[in-house]
Amino acid sequence: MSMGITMSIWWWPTDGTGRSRILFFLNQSQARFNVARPLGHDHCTSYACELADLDGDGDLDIAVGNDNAPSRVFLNDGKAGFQQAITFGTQADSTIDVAVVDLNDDGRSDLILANRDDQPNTILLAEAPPAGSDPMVRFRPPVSFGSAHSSRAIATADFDRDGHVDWGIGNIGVPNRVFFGDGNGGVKSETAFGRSDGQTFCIAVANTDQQNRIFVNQASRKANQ
Ligand SMILES: [Ca+2]
Ligand SMILES: [Ca+2]
Ligand SMILES: [Ca+2]
Ligand SMILES: [Ca+2]
Repeated sequence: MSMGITMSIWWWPTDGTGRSRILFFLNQSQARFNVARPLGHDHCTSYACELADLDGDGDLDIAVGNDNAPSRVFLNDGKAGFQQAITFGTQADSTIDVAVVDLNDDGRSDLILANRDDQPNTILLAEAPPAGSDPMVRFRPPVSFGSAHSSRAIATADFDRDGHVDWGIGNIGVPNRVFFGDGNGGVKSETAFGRSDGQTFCIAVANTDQQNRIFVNQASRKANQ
């Protein structure tokens, strides 16, 4: 029986402290997800994961955003094995969401991190590792963008149709913002949207009428930031 590569991700509490391990479930055909494997050896609070081919070898890798722990990229060995990982960020980072997208049009997937606890959000641009390196992916040091607020969510699209990726950020206690990318990994301009006291926990983008529309899940009550 062939094993599919479709995966789902589950955060499984293990030690009663609220920390957890990430399990992923392999689709063994006919949508039966009855084989679980742990992803890495971390026991930490993971809030986000994104699947993309980060090292350009044709299989899906996984970027995981962690709170109060370094975040990681797990590289697929082509058989849904993720033993090799690279670390980005620091132990003090409060990363809540991760977007994987090519911000500087060089064909390498870059990372956008939404951080809470009034930490600035950051961009990590991928760069070419030295010839023969293993793994074949690495990132430049993080660069902050926007103001330091508690952020919760990221959604990407080319909102102004200039051919470069833009991204929306959902914030807690301040308006949300859209950042328009300059195609070089930086910000060309930005604009605010939503309530000044909003509590946005989720953002999605959909092309509903030939326009990329932003949908937000914006709570009105005070919430844990
Ligand atoms: Ca890959
Ligand atoms: Ca691989
Ligand atoms: Ca790139
Ligand atoms: Ca754009």
